[in-house]
Amino acid sequence: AYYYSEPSRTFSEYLLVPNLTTKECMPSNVVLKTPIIKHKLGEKSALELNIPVASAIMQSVSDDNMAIALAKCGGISFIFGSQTIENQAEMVRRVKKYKAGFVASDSNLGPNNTLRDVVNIKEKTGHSTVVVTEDGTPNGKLLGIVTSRDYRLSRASLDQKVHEFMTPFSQLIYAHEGISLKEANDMIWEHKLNCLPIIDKNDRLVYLVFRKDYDSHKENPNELLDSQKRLVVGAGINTRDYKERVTALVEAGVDLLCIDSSDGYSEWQSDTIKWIKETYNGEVKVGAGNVVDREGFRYLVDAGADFIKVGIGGGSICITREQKGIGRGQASSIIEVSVARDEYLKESGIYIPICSDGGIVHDYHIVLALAMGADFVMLGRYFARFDESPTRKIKVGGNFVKEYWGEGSNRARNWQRYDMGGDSKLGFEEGVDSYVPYAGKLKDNLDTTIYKIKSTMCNCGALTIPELQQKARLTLVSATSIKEGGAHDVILKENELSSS
Ligand code: MZP
Repeated sequence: AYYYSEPSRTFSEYLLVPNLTTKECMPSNVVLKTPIIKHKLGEKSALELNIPVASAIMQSVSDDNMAIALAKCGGISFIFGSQTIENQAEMVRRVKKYKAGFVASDSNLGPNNTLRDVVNIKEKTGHSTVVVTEDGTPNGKLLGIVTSRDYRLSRASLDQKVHEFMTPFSQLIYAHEGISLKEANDMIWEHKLNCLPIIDKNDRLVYLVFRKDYDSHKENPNELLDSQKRLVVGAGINTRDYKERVTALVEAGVDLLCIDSSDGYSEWQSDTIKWIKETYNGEVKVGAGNVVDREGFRYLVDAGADFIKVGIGGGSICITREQKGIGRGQASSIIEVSVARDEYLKESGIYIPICSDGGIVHDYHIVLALAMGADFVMLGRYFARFDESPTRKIKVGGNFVKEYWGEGSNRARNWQRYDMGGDSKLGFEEGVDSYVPYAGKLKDNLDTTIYKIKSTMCNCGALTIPELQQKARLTLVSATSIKEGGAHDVILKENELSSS
């Protein structure tokens, strides 16, 4: 047998030592753009995320609803594969049909209607409507509207609605009440502003939504609508029915596939990747995993994988280590695979993105994963807590919780993920069925997490993820210093209150 000389480590055993924070190192200057598919050194990856975050390939996490919410924030979901091919393809289709920034009306309006038609319908139904016309004038051709029955709204809920429709490219510049839509459109047209007017139910202007880089796009308001790309979505596949599944997912418009397996260092994965690459002339992108060492990484890269997913046994619902004694501490896995990725880059000039999957408990763990060489992270428990996850929200012991179960649990029955070949189905579970504390809306939580990531990066003196990877200084912490890291030697007020 081979013995590793070092114990395998996980995130909580590390801390970041700060570097010089220069004056320009402010959270607002940090850019979290990150590549997610392989590319030549010096070239841009054909697929990038605005934030380095993916939601897990799980029934209890990533359906089309989650995918829309996360893609709107700049991340990506991988729609779970442990469902029929038709259902999964339909979920992908729904995400691809969704247009960030505006949605189609639920009435009979189409691209040939004018704004006047919309206003007539609006008056009849009492709906409030966000209207986008081709030339920005009230008589222009209708391009899209946002309308909904709950638009008889208070100002606060209208604000929330607007935020939901904001794309990562848009920014609220100012709110100006009291101008009519007609006046707003005249103003937009006259000043050639690149923005969308948002109106309330009395036809008064509430917001103008601008692109962040609107200065460089002043010529034509329509540019905002051409630039409104469709949302990006991924999907999980397995090494059994991949021929039919991949065909259906590609037809549905999926952007990226990922072979979902607890142990990806297998000939099954190699065959699957090769089939996809040959069938689609390399056009269809596919990640593979999970692996935890240099050999597994290299094997899947040689087979043609576009990114590599790392992690075995660290997931919050995972009992693979208990059941089979298979796995490795997540930090050690990422560190070793990142070294292998850098060696491969030197050898071939090709950069392979790495995804750190599972075991993120605190927000700073994300920064640790990135500092150790991951390009993005995949989270299950984190996203399961939000309104947008597909599971039930229930009250347990006076607190709201959401259900969260593993793909290796009896409930998910995703035995393909644990497939060892042959005909027999697995006879034991590798995951649990659990609850997680309910945490509210995805965007509110994610905004805080992203702000924390950016702040931590500023402590490290880094404005981008590659800069973080280059500059980060990591130190192992002793068990005693881990204790020192939490509140200690004080009486917490919450505890005192709850015991009195
Ligand atoms: P976490 O974010 O909840 O800690 O971990 C999520 C990850 O756990 C998933 O992305 C997947 O790799 C892994 N997973 C999913 N189901 C199981 C299981 O049933 C599992 N064992 O380990």
